[in-house]
Amino acid sequence: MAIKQHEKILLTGAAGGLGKVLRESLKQNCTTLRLSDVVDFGAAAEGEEIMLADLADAAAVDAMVQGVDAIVHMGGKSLDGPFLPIMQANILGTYNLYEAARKFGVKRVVFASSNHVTGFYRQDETITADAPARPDGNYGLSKAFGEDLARYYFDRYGIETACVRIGSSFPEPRDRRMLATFLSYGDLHRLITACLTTPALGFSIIFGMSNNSVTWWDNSRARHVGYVPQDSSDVFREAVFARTPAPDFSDPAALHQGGAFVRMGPYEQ
Ligand code: 15L
Repeated sequence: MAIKQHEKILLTGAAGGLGKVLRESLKQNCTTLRLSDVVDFGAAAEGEEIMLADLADAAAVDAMVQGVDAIVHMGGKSLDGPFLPIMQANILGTYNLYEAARKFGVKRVVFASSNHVTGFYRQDETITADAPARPDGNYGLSKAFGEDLARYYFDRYGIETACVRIGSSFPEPRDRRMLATFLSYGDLHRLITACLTTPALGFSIIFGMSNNSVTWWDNSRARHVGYVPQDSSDVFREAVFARTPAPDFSDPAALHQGGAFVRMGPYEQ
């Protein structure tokens, strides 16, 4: 598949864990990669531009978005916590991003949503993208808002979005739960590439996971995206079982798909 289909892609959250990974791999997808984050993360390399922006600042977001032809939105808070910072970065921030996309004619967005939109489903059920949201905290709520926002901007303005409900994207699964939620870095890039290049994306929700034997998610509603995972958590299974204790099913974290997120909070503002 020819993946360099874009002139300029904006990657938000470029200083974050997955942002750093995608900074390297997304260079294959475009002529120029525009990188953004709220914190200074150094100088641009060849083929890169850097534009710092606080997502809650609409004027800064406008400047960040103007001139790009696609957006990979990894920016914002990536963990649960008190509502106000999440509201600023993820709710207001994503609103500002879509408004800028509308104003400057950006037609395709890959939105880093999260498995925590549906974290309160149990680990003994398999869900599709049609299952109603069951957020497991402020963070999951903000991502559910982002998905609704993306749907609205598609219905109203024709901006296509892939809401990628990222599972656990790390070098390898850290615990037994992640055997189900694991998304390798290679598959993360393959998935984003599929979202950026598929001819008709529309508004799509896709679970971001590798080809794990044990899974709670069914991506059959997103076949049109053309994502074919090539990695699997299965190769780590034995080692993870050897180094982790058997689950304690009196702990809600062991019962629900969101894991420990389901028992975080409440928070003081
Ligand atoms: C997420 O959405 C977080 O950003 C990440 O740090 C992981 O905790 C992941 O979910 C997960 O559920 O494992």
